Amino acid sequence: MSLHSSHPAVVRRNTPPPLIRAFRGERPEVTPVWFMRQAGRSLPEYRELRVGTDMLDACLTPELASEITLQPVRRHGVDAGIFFSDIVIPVRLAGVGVQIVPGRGPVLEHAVRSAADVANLPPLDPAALDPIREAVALTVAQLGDTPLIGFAGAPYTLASYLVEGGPSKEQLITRSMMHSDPDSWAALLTWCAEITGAFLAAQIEAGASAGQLFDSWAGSLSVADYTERVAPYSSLALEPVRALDVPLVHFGVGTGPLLPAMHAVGVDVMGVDWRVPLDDASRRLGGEVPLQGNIDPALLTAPWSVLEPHVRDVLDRGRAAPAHVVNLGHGVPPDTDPTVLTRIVEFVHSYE
Ligand code: 1CP
Repeated sequence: MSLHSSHPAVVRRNTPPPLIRAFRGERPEVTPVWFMRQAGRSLPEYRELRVGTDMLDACLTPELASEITLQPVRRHGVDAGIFFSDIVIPVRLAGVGVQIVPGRGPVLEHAVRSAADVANLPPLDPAALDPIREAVALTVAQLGDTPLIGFAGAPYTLASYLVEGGPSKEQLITRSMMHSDPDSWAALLTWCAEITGAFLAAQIEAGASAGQLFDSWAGSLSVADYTERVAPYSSLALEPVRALDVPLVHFGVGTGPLLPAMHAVGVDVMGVDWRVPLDDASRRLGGEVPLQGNIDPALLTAPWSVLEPHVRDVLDRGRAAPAHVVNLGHGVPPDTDPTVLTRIVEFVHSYE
């Protein structure tokens, strides 16, 4: 029996929590809300806890990762926790040299660009995921009825860090490799799909109630490249979690033209960035897909008199979809005043 089915909160409830109901296409009495990157640098309690601990080490210390996951749930009263980790954790756990450089993001010891580089990528030992399983189990035990969302990076976004060697604006070297060396591309994306799928499955098996696949940088791709050279590997990454029967969300930035293709990899919910209004996004998806989004993160620093009508507009347009979970159109910017996030949660929960 999996830890999931033995989790007391799951066994006790008759109806699933509002987030899960919305992910399944229902409209609970109150619209659920959480924020991508809700854990992390916008919270003073996070900055305090992280002093002296490297980012990836924090992710791999179960008590710390669990506490950081719980901080925004306690503070904001959001409808879900998102597991505190990073998309490059499975890369590190496979034994590939990667660090999070403060203010920059994931940086690889060696960029992966040739057939030999790809052939040298080590397999991920399932036992290496134990700290992840332990952190999730600890977190779920403390969350009670609030669901935990597990996540992983999609193979393309993950591969972009490996090939570029770090963050990049338009993933030029990555997209060049996709066309110039299709065999290495296929091998690299297969490796990424296997490690990231195992990372996501470990979180769900340990008790996470939903999963989100982040293909953050897929917006740099044409629809043809996405469909032919990326989507099959995103499907492959989701293979180990399909049997686990939890709702799956797919999200990327600047992915308006890709929404139907990203839905077609086999997910239940589409995350939408701030560029596409939710009623438009719903039309593009045939009016049948629950949506998550899409408050513009730029407006978090605007006066409430500007932000409030925007949140209202997001909620109203979200009614075009069968179900709606409020979120931002991308992550919480680090300089966000956290009291603004709490105010949004209160507003969304009281909106009729
Ligand atoms: O020192 C710090 O605080 C480092 C900042 C940081 C944090 C808080 C990084 C480095 N990662 C994280 C945690 C994280 N990463 C979470 C959990 C927190 C939460 O959501 O509450 C999640 C879901 C991620 C996922 C992630 N990492 C994505 C996909 C989501 C997205 O925002 O698009 C991506 C692209 C990454 C790579 C990454 N890791 C860190 C940074 C700064 C970046 C982006 C770098 C870039 O712009 O390319």
